[in-house]
Amino acid sequence: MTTAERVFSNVLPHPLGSPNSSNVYAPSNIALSKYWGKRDAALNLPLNSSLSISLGKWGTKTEIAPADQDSLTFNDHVLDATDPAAKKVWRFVDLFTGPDRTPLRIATQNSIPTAAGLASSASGFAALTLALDKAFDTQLSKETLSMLARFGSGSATRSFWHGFVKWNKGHMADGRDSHAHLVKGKMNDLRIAIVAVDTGPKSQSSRDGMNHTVATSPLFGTWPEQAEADCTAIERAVKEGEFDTLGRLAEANALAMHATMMAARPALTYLQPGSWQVLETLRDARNEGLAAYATMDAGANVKLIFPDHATQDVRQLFPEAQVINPFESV
Ligand code: 2P0
Repeated sequence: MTTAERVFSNVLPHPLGSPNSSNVYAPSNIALSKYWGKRDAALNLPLNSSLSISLGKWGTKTEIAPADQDSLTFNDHVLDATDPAAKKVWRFVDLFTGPDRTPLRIATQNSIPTAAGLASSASGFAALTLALDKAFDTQLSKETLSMLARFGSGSATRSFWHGFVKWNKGHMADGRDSHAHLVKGKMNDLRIAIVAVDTGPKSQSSRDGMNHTVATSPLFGTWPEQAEADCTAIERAVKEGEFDTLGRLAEANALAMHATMMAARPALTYLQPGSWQVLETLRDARNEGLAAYATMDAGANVKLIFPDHATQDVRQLFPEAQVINPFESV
C-alpha cells in the first residue's frame, strides 16, 4: 500500500458499498495569501499555510453515477482516459474507492467563464471529492474531505466553504492535520474583479512551477516563513474587517511569490507586460484614493480585491474586467 492509499483507507469505511447517483457543487477560490512549495510531494503537503476567498457561483458542478463503463466529460466534452487531466481524475477516484470499483460516469460542468482564464483544479477536485462522498454515502466531515482533496490538488482543500477559508499547513507526518477550515470574517462587502491579460493555456503547470522554484530559486529560502507570517496577519485582518491591511498584505504576498519564481533558474515568468500595466494603472489610481489591491497566481491575469463602494471606479478603470460578488452563492 502506498502512503496515499493508507491515508484514504484510514478514513473511509470498509467495504465502501455500491454507489448511488450524486450531484454537487464547489466554488473556485483565489488565494489572498499564497501556497507555493511542498514539504512532501507524495502527500502533497505545503510548506506554508494559505488563505483564500471562494468565488461564490463561479465553480464546478459534478455528477457521478454508476455505469457500464467508466466515462468522464468536462463541459460536455468527452475526456479520453489517456488525457493527462483524466488520468489525474481517475487516479484520485481509485484512491477514494480502492481498485475493485463499479464503473462510474463522471460529468463535470465549469461555471467559470473561460475568458476569465482561471484554473479549475481547485473547484474541480473539491467537487469530485464531495461527489464521491455523496455517491458512496461516506458522510465524512468537510475537514476530512478537504484533507483528501489535497491529493488531487492543494488549492482544492480551500474550495469546500464559501467566504474566507484557511488551509493550515499542519504538522503531522501523514498530513492528517493539513486541511482547510472556514474563517469567519467581517468583510461581506469584499468584491473581486478579474482583469484578463492572457486566457491561453499556462506556460508551465503550477505543480511543475512550484517544484522548479523550490529546487532552483536562491530567493525561495525566506518564502515559507514570510508566507506563514503573511497568512497569520491576513487572517487577523479578515477577522477584524481591516480591508486596507488585507489588501496591502495580499498584494505584497503575491509579488513576493512572483519574486521567488523570477529568481528560479531558468526564470519562471508568469507575469506579462500586460500584467505590469494593470499593476501600474492600479497603483496610480490608488494614489488618487482608490481602495483596490491586486493579486496574481500562476498566470498573467490580475485579480483585484476592493470594497463594494469602489465597484463603479474599478469598472471605469478596467471596463473589460469581470466583477464577482464572492458572497453570492449558486
Ligand atoms: C494558491 N496556486 O495558493 C497558489 C498560488 C497557484 C499560485 O495553489 O500541485 O494546482 O496540485 O497542489 O493547487 C495552484 O497550485 O497545485 C495554487 P498542486 P495547485 O492558490
